[in-house]
Amino acid sequence: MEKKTVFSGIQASGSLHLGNYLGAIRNWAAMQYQYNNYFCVVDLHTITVPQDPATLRAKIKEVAGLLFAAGIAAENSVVFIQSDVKAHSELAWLLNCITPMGWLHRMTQFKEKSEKQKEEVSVGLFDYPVLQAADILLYDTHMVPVGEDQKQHVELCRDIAQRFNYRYGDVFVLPEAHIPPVGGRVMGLSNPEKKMSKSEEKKEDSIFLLDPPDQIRKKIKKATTDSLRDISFDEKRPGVYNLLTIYQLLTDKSREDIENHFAGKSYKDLKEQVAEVVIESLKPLQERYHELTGEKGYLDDMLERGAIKAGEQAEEKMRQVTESMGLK
Ligand code: ATP
Ligand code: LTN
Repeated sequence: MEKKTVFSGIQASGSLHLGNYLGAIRNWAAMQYQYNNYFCVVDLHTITVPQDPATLRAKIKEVAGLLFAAGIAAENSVVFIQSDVKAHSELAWLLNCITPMGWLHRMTQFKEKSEKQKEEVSVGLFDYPVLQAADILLYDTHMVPVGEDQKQHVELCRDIAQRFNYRYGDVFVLPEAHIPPVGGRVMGLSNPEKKMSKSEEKKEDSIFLLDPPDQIRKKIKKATTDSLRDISFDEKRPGVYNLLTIYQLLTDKSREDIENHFAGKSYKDLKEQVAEVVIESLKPLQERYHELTGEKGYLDDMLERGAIKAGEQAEEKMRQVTESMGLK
């Protein structure tokens, strides 16, 4: 049987954090053997809000390096940078011309992100989900593994693909979002009512994948909890619930075992143990990252190979798209 195709993207808008790892990257690495995979550093999405050029350049490389460090392997997966494959911008334009504005007005992420920027908000930020649809549709993607926040964007992509197919014939595969049952929304440490996010200004809110052990201990020690005592999976107590969920995801223990383990213990114990589990889980990834970024030219070579492979598939799809629309 032919393997199905997986596509997912990640922004270079800051340092990767535990939410990106547990909600996305770790699952990409685990499922890569069953599928054909494309993983893309979406730098064109990143510039929909202002970025400093030198920082952006460095972050693009860092994100790509962390994907490989997390175990995504070139034998199974094509890893590349979005702006290296021009077809992404080109298809986004063509899809713009069939996407109703009303569909984009409904996107909750745009509403949230644009609130911060008020009248400075760019056309690109509004159009962001159409570029995302282009990313996905270029590769005949069946599955899009993402965190919960991206569900609406993948559904929009499906609607755009359906509309296109209805007008121009069966060109696009209809993709589906794949969201992990636990870990799809890791919350911030200081504000557990909001998801952990790269672009969050308060840096102690997130555990970054390259944080040294002491920093991880410090951040978790300061995490918001509550004034109660018992340690149980109670969604109404988001701080403790979030710490327990992180512990669950990294130890693979059942909720019942975890509650028994922490029975009679204090929040201090909980925080110390969560910190140690996080430190141990990130250790191999950090070591691998330093190893591969220490090897001169390694990352650039991998990304160049990725761009060539992705580009071939994308060009073939663009031929079908432009022909079906009457542009060729
Ligand atoms: P930004 O803050 O710039 O929007 P981000 O941290 O939300 O960035 P993205 O690059 O947008 O990160 O997301 C990469 C992947 O990580 C996506 O699949 C997204 O759904 C997932 N993800 C992001 N934040 C979390 C989180 N807190 N919990 C689980 N998954 C997450
Ligand atoms: N919008 C996504 C990043 C992203 C993406 C994609 C995810 C861009 N293109 C294609 C899946 C498929 C985000 O902010 N996490």
